Amino acid sequence: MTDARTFPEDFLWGGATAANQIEGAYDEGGKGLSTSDFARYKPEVSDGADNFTFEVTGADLDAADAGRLEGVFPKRWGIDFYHRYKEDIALFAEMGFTTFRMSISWPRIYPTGLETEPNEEGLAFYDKVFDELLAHGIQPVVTLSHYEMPIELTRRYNGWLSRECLEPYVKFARTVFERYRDKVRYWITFNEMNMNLTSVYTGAGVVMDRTDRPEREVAYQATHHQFLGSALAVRAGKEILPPDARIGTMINRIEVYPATPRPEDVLQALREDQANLFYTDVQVRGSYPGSMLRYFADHGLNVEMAEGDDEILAEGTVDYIGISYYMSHMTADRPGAQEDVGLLVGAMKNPHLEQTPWGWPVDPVGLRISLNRLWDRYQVPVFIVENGLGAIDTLEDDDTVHDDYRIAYVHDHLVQVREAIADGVAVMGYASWGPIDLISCGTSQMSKRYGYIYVDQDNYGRGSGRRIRKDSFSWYRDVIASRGAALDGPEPTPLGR
Ligand code: BGP
Repeated sequence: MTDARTFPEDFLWGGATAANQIEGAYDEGGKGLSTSDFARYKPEVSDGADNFTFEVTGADLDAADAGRLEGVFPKRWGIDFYHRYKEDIALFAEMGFTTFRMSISWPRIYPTGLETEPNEEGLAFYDKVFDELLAHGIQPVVTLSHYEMPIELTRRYNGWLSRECLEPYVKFARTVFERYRDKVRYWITFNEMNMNLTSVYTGAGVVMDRTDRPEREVAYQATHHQFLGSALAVRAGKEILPPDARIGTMINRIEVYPATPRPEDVLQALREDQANLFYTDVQVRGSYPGSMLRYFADHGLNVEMAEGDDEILAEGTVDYIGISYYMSHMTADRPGAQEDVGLLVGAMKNPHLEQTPWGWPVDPVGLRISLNRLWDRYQVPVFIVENGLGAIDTLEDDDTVHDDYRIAYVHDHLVQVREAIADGVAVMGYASWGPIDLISCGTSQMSKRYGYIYVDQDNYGRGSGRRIRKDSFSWYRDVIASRGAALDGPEPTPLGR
């Protein structure tokens, strides 16, 4: 039984990561090079800036071939989860996690994507990780492709811009479904396809200096191919996985507000919202919404689709919606607003919201609105598979980290999740982003920390790698142990920086 203060008994509690941001060991265990292994850390733009430093060019790949590629590549070392996974999982268990979202590194299984047989050493690594999780009563949630793919598929086909990626992706999906069918119940086909609009290299392995097509068209073309890949993987999963397995989509959900009640502004907000919901429309309902087809036509975007694609999409719909939620966005009918559909941080500042040091508006109520909106529109369960606060933490001399601001952030969002459940939304669980400090996706830095667990490591990979419990560690443990009742304890300090 639940009362108003507690979450449902089967609510999944935990944290979320991605292979390329934690594993390291980029050239061990037979792993091939990944698109993420080329992501640079650029100190001059990272700290406090919302800058995607992840764009890689074909020229970079040529330089790498010639042994001339220079830079700092933190995703190659991650936080060494590859070697320290037991210790990390034990800490997750200590917090009471019942779920852990992670991804499988595609090039660990198929080093170039093109092999006919998988790399057994890679498969064996994930067996060990899943066994360790399950031994602690933690259900893995596994993303097939979280911002990485074998670099060979970029070199050869320019990533998802080509349909040629479909066959290697579906082969990869089939391999891991077959191997882990008895260990993994929850799957996600792709991480945040909608971020292709922000970084088409990160999301889809496309280098822009090897195509003449406009960037926006490239992003939607790659997305179309990923939709097909996702639908074909769902179809394979239905054939291979046990009936209680669940395969979901995952989008970066950004709630959009009109700046004023002027109908034109409201219409603009609606359009941007439709652009964000486009991904779930296709993957939950199984077809393209008219609003996007009109958007393509109005903007002269020629997204090529083949005969039979409609059927593939219609047959490969997902069981649940995973969302990352970090912020809302404010907009108005103004020049350039039509282009904002892919922005991570809105061009207009909402005066009612504070921002993180990276300029991300903090909006817990927006999460409740989003959960309601997704449920009202689709009536399929929603899983919050990312949410959290990236901040600069200070490790004190006595090995403590006082991260009240993080406690406040997660507290306020969880309160709104609880409200959404009371509103009638089917929320499967909450996996906060980066329960242990990890390499930032957008900026490849270590100093943008999300964790309840501090990792003693700097932006250049220097440090002992020691794991240290922050103040938020015991706070989150108490929230989980009380199924949310501890949220009503003493009010935490509001976001202080
Ligand atoms: C999401 C990604 C994650 C992640 C998170 C935080 O979009 O799915 O991989 O890292 O954002 O972003 P960042 O690391 O840039 O702070």
